Amino acid sequence: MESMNLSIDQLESRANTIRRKILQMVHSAGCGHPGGPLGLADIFTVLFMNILRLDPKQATAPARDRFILSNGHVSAVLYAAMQERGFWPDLDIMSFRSLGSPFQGHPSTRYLEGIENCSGSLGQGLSVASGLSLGLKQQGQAARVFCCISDGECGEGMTWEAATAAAHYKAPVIAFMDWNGIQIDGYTRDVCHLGDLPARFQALGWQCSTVDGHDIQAIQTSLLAARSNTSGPQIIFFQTTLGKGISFMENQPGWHGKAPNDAEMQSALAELV
Ligand SMILES: Cc1ncc(C[n+]2csc(CCOP(=O)(O)OP(=O)(O)O)c2C)c(N)n1
Repeated sequence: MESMNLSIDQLESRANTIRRKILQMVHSAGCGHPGGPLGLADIFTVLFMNILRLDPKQATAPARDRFILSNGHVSAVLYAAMQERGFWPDLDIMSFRSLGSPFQGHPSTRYLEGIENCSGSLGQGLSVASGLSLGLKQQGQAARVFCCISDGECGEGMTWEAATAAAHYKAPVIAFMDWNGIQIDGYTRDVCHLGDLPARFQALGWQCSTVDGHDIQAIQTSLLAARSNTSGPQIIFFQTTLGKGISFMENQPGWHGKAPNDAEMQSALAELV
């Protein structure tokens, strides 16, 4: 099981390709979530190309690293990054969100090999990932479990049940947060203030770090460091900008969940040269 080991330049170019695909998927569906996926594109590029040790041709091999997506509405970045890594070469991700497509708005294990969990109902992923990491540890497996959660999900009680138990049992899970300060109805500070999130995780016993979620080199360094640490639960707070790369979408809660119209699509793609 290997990763792709791309250079920083190659990763930057892949992230750009992934952003284009995200926009095209949401635009052709006429609905969906562009903001979160664009904000996560740099992280998912590094994670899927250079960190996760897996083989798309043996998607269920026991030795593979696992990736659990908790905030399932950002599915467009998951599908685009996984296809860039080599999953589903014969499937058309532009069928995104259409009836009968395997690329549903919220990912399901029923339709696509390589998807590790169903998501869409927020707050569940950290429990899945923490339990999975403990199970693999118990079996003596070297595979690692990564989990993406969002700040909006910290309004869900289940996130904190998972965080408490993972620390208590020293689950070797590697979580990271899409820390963009935005959720469905606005800025998190206005909708439901979450307090000092790193301090809250740290108080439970998690190892926390804060990293620029758009600095490809820094993302890679932080994920590699986390990968080599098995002592207990870790969380990287990636500071991200919702809609990153498209000036009129950046940090605008309105782009959490709506498709660009034709004119917006044209000017968005023009920004991703
Ligand atoms: C259990 C549950 N409650 C509510 C929702 C509706 N919902 C969908 S996305 C969202 C906001 C999530 O916040 P975040 O992931 O931080 O948003 P983003 O940064 O992607 O804009 C909510 C409340 C849901 N999917 N699941």
